[in-house]
Amino acid sequence: MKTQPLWRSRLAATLCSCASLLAACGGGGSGGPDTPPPEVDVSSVTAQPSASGLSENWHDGVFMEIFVRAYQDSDGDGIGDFKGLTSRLSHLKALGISGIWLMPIHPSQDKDHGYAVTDYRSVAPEYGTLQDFQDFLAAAHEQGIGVIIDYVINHSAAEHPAFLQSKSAVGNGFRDWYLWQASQPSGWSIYGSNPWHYQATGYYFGGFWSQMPDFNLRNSSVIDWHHNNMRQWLNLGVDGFRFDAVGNLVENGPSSWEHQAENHTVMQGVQTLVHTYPQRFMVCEAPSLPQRYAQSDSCGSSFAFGYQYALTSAVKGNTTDLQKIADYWLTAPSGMAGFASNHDGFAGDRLADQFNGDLTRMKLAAATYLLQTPRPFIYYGEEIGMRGAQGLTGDPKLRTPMSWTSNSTHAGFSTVTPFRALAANAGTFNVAAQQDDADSLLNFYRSIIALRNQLPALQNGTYKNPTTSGAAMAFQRERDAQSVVVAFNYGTSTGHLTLTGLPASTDFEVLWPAASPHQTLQTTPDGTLSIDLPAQSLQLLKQQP
Ligand SMILES: [Ca+2]
Ligand SMILES: [Ca+2]
Repeated sequence: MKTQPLWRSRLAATLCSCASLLAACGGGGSGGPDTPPPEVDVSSVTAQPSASGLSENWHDGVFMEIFVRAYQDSDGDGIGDFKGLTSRLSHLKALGISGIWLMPIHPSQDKDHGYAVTDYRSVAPEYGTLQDFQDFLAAAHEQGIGVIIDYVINHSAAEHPAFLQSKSAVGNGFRDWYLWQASQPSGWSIYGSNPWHYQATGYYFGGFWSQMPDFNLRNSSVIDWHHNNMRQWLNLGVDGFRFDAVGNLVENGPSSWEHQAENHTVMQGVQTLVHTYPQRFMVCEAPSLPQRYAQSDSCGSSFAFGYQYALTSAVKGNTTDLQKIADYWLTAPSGMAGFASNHDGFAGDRLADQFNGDLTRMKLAAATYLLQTPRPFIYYGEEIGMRGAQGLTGDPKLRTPMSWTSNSTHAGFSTVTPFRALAANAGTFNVAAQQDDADSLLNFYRSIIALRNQLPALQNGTYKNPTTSGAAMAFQRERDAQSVVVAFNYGTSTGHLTLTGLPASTDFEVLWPAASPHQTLQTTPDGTLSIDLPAQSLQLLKQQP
């Protein structure tokens, strides 16, 4: 597993290598010395909880992580937008998606990924209007799909009005919204850099980047303001949030800047707020200590960082990592969320690059995370086997326009040259090319998600009895009277598994691979089931009543 310092330094390096950010990397503008800093909207927002119309357990389904900028351009400026996103809901519905996570939709200083937020209460103008966003939200809800949005609680952009106020004078009313020292504190190193940055009125703390100053989250005014911002989005009908970098919220010193107890207090407060609204869901990013943040006294839900490295390694045949993924879900808190890749390079390349285009392994990896993990998040384009962008490296490589058509005109993403290079395999691996091909990766994702959606045991059932043998693994998922067995063989020769602890002399119907008539296997009188698996294959069985 990669270490945290490596991934964070890569993140910072990538941020400052973006052409669009070069000016900002130098310092960030705020007008001349005589220009008064802009006002900060600190108005309070009253909670107006209302039901969403979604099913109670919508967030036990499959999510899609979407970078709006890269999904679909509707107005010919080369940048994805809300109207484009709305026009592609039919693709997500056909795939069987229950929830969408949108990467930051707010105006940003970076004007790319969006994690340097300049206004928490409005939407990026290049994505459309607030009405366009609300139209998208309503259209998603009509399809039974929930929408959570990224919320960056740890830091703002250096160009955010609150920071412009804060840095303007030592006595400014927003001074204590951020972390200031008169002289540069010594002994600090975060991800290989000194997090204290010089500015004319003092040194401020920015753990990730000089242009992302950390909020002072010990200041109750800052917490109240974040809560008001969140209420605004929840009042609009947003179904919850994905919280960025929650391991970095509160610092206690040069060797106590990560995973401090105060982080959980902050997130428990947020969780209480979110759950005053019915059916809402939130999930946190804490890559180096994910399970702690899934506890109920913290975020309640957290991405299973670490699982995804072992997953791809296991699919390639590593038996040590196979044992890791078999055991992971025995002890992981129920709030964990599975995934195989995301928008950050430290989490791994796109799967098509990790498996060098090996379609069989891509299918095995997909079925594993979709059938083994709670609320799996697919990173957009994984369902069609998108590779990273041609000629790019780092995070931008992973954040390319979606490949919709074989059409040579920008893969159907836009009518003009997109903001970023297309995926290296856009010409052959796209939605149109796979739509009607029964053996395509896209139709495999659709079939596996449909199975998952049909079987409550696979959505939120107990994870039981993992068994491994060589490069093969099986596990049981159980809910109420429904028991499902899922078995994989990642090896290139025939595999065999003997499962114990099942109901005695009971029929299990083979649901995958589908066969007509259905094949049935029976357990022995002592509850043992023998499964033979062809090389690189999957079998899914359901207990018969
Ligand atoms: Ca556009
Ligand atoms: Ca912080």
